[in-house]
Amino acid sequence: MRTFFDPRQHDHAPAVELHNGAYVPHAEHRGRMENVLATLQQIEAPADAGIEPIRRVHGDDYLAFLQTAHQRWVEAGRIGDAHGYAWPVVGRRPLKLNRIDADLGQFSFDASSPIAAGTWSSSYWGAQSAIAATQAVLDGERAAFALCRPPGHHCGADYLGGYCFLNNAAIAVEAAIAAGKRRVAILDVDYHHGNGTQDIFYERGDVLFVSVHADPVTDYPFFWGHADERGEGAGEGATLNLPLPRGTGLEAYRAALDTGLQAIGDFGADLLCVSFGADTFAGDPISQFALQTADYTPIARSIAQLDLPTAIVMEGGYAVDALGANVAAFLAGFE
Ligand code: OKS
Ligand code: ZN
Repeated sequence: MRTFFDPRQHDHAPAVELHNGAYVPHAEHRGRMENVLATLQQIEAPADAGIEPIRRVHGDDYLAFLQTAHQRWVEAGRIGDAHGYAWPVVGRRPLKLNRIDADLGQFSFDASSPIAAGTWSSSYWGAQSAIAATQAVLDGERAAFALCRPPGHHCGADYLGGYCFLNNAAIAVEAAIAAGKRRVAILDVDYHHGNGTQDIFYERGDVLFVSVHADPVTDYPFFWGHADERGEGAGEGATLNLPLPRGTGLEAYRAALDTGLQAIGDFGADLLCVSFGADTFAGDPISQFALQTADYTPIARSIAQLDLPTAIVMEGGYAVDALGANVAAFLAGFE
């Protein structure tokens, strides 16, 4: 399968994240990609499609913030990575402030996503990998893979979070629509709910968002991903959340997946974007499903049976030593 990755995606190297009350080494590190790259052959660097495809998803104020936040942090006399510590409560009046600490709160929803010197470069090139994989599919590939890092599905049009800065799946979908696709489905099979992707398309009837994920009653991102979130306005019914309990293994997983695949088939999409996270793996250090490496091939085969042109973008997966094998097992289901 054609696979896209740019070495500049390694630039993002935040040192620590806040995890269960302590600062620990950041789970989303370049070693993840190195393990996958060692498993896959024939990696292509993406073309540079520029900022316009990114602007179809993200606001200019947010993009300017992302590009300058770490420099502003340094100019404020700080060391290390830029971390927010104060957030506007929902319903607070909108304010446009200039203090870096205020903007870090304004443009994020959690405390787990520090901005490092290389964060913009990696996010930009990760998005270009997603665009390139989409272009490959538009050019006739049956499926293509964007090895995105950092991941994307938690960030919205104007906020970052959950290790995500640019929403690669949403950028891929908008690129496909700009190229003439009329109805696009997104299937998010990361362990965590893709709240950013859901938000971006929540009122859209032309983009179906289907997600199989850990129940947000127990798991991050808590405030999205509940089964009663079904879209609004023109998007009513075009969001389908299929939360599952901790401990879920292949059998229960496939039942939920089949429900999601049925909805995608009924929707009549002309392109599919899969947000693939391997943090559903039994050995994942921050997640609680029980899938095995060999399970990813039949899961992917079921998705492939939709028979849609498919752009696959990488999301999470932190069992680093098994990540390449899990990705390879998933991609094998499309071959
Ligand atoms: C807190 C952990 C925050 C969860 C981040 C989830 C990242 C992920 N330190 N999303 O799909 O894999
Ligand atoms: Zn995840």
